[in-house]
Amino acid sequence: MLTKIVIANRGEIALRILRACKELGIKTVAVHSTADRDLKHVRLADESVCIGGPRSVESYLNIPAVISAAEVTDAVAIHPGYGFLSENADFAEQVEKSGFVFIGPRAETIRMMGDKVSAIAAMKKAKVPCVPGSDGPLTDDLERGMKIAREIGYPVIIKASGGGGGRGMRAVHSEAALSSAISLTKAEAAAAFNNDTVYMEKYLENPRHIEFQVLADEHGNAIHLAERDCSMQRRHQKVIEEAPAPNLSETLRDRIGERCAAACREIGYRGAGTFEFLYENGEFYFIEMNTRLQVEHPVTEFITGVDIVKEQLLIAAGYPLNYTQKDIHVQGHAIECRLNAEDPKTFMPSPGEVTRYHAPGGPGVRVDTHLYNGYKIPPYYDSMIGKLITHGSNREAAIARMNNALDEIVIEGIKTNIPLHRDLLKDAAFKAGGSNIHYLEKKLGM
Ligand code: MV4
Repeated sequence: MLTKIVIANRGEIALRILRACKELGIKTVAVHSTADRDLKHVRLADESVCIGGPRSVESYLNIPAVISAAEVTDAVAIHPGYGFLSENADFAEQVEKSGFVFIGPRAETIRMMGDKVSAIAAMKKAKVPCVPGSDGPLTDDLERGMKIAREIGYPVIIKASGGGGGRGMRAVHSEAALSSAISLTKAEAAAAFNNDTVYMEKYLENPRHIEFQVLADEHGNAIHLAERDCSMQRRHQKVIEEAPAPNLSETLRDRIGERCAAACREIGYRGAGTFEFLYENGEFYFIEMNTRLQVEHPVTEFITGVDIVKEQLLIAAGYPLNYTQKDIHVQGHAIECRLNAEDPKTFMPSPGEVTRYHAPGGPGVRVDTHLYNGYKIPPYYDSMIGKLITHGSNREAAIARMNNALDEIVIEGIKTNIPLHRDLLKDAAFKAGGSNIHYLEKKLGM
């Protein structure tokens, strides 16, 4: 087993990783910025190292500082969590070249998935259903681009190969608008990602966002842990996630999930991963793969009983998966509300001291947060301060438990989006389930 690891992250996910390490008898090193000395996991870790100033570039994104912390503490591996360096292929490469285990996929896999054109090519080859599109970069030949768009049919979307997560894309509704859309997206991509490669897809107008969780070990085993519906989002920030996706047949889940697991075997994937799909009119279309642990992993843990973070650690230590596909059964339904320190109406961040915190509880209630009474939320990082996750024997039961949890929870001293969640949980369309990616922004009048 791994003897000691560096947790290269902060907040709730650093605490989540620390808990998994303690269960497995792995010693922990918390690395933190000068603004994060009072984080809960820093207190609970076996050791801690201050790696730099408050701004992320000075600390959590500072590759030499993170690797040095592993060196001075005699750690053997680094868990990147989500965000920060988690999908940075150069970081993964430097971690391994320095003699440490990167708890995640191989650097080449991260690099391939970070380049959306190569990710889609790999998935198409592995028979994962993709969006009809250019099947490669758009060239300088505008006539060729126009021909592809005509074949696909308008509307189309131009996406930056180096983008993802909503950055660097532009929908095009007519041939007249195509040329300038390509030029603009290319120019933006060159500036934002230092890579002006763009590609084209059919633009799906009202899809749901459904993603499949996978786990793969170094011995050629790969399984899927069913799907999550993440359609309830605002400006590419997920607000509520749930598993399984409402009204998705078990047959279709098994078919797409098995394609994802088979693709992992084909490309030699290692660790936890997520296949992102758009789902429209009963069809799945792969768009991107995330090579990290995701914020919303707890809903999958609730419905499958698999501890995804423990599996990541075991895979990194070289163990085979503890499960085969036959062991995985979807049990009930789980919902996650992301808790943000922000104004529930304007969405402006609201850092500051949490003067009072009370956790909700009861059967099927999980709270993943680093909050405690008196904790001061620094202004330098993401506004997410935790997650409320509930599980029940069906969707209605999970919603009932979430309503209770939202009634019980107390967070004072800062503004939070809890009022938004209380409102959303009572929304008729949410209660019905299966809303598309535009629903929340329309409801909020954006
Ligand atoms: C799309 C799309 C429609 N058609 N691709 C946005 C984030 C990035 N991961 C991919 N995105 C989209 N790609 C095609 N061919 C619509 C979106 C999209 C979206 C996707 C998932 C979740 C929220 C979204 C919000 C706006 C647009």
